[in-house]
Amino acid sequence: MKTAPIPIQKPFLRTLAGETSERPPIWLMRQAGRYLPEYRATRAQAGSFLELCYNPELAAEVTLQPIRRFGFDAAILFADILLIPQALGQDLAFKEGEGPLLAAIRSEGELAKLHLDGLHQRLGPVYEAVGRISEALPKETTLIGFAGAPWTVATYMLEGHGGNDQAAAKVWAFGNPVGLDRLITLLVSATVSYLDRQIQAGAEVVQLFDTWAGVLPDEQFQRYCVAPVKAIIAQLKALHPQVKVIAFPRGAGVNYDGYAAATGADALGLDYTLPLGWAREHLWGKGQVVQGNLDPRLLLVGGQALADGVQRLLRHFGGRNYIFNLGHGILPETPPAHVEQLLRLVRGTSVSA
Ligand code: 1CP
Repeated sequence: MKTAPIPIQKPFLRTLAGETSERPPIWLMRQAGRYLPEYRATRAQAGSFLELCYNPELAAEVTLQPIRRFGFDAAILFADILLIPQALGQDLAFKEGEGPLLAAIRSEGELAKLHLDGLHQRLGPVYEAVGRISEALPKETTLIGFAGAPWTVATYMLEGHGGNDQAAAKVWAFGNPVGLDRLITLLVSATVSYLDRQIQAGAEVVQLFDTWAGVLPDEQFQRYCVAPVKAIIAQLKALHPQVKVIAFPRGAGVNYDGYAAATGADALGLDYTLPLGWAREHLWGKGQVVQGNLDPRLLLVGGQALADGVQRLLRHFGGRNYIFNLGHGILPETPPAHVEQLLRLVRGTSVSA
């Protein structure tokens, strides 16, 4: 006798599976963070940003804070994309108010010192946090695990910090492509292992953040963004066929077209520069699940401008295959009241195609 498939209860997973819904599920990139007073308090209790990342109890607490306050449809693990370089042996620090600082890799000799051996020992607390979050979440809320895409993580490893076009990594891409391939290959292995463990611990969906996908010319975009993400997704799906993968190739522009087919991603995070008409025609209109792309500064401004921005999105992507989100992370100065306004706007409006 055939058993009927178990119906999916979680709205976020239902949308990823292509089901229609009255309203899109919603979560926000960086929904745990400095705009929330309770986050600032827990961070102070932990001592520093990195101590917070490696404290399973407190990392779980800050992941859950925006769920308790706003009831988002998905929680995203609290961690950082730069924990992988640190677990591979690279020195990492977060200076107050300045963002990350890594001991930049300047030569192939330095590259050769990185190794996978201590990965799980170092990242164990992250997997423990995933387990705790998974147990504590409301039954209708989905847990998203994540990692940086190899190209983006490599840009920080080679540059040492954030910037405008991650010049050092581009110099490797043009001047020593084989050396960069070596680093990317190491990052693919580390990322598959890391996400495999997150999934084993309870992550139901994973997102790959390729924040710096938009700085590469086409040939290098294919080699350093598309190919490694494809390799990661293929390996993860071999281990966990049920897990959905969201890819966020920020700034990819027209290269969003064909990206999901080329990489195997189930859904695409759209950055806020991508024109909605274009995205509707080339992506959503062809059955692609998309996520995004409200400008975080619109959320900061709030009021009528925010209401208009939300309506535009709901008009373009109605009824199915759409996850409401920002087009990049929430800004620390954002008033929490504007997030409440956003939730009323998204949830109070029924959408149809
Ligand atoms: O408390 C603080 O002051 C630190 C601010 C902060 C936070 C809250 C950083 C430093 N990282 C995080 C958490 C974080 N980072 C999450 C947690 C989950 C959530 O979204 O709520 C996630 C998914 C990330 C991912 C991340 N870290 C990315 C990819 C997404 C993006 O924003 O483009 C990147 C590029 C980083 C590196 C990083 N970590 C922190 C900062 C300020 C940066 C950006 C550095 C730069 O380029 O200038």
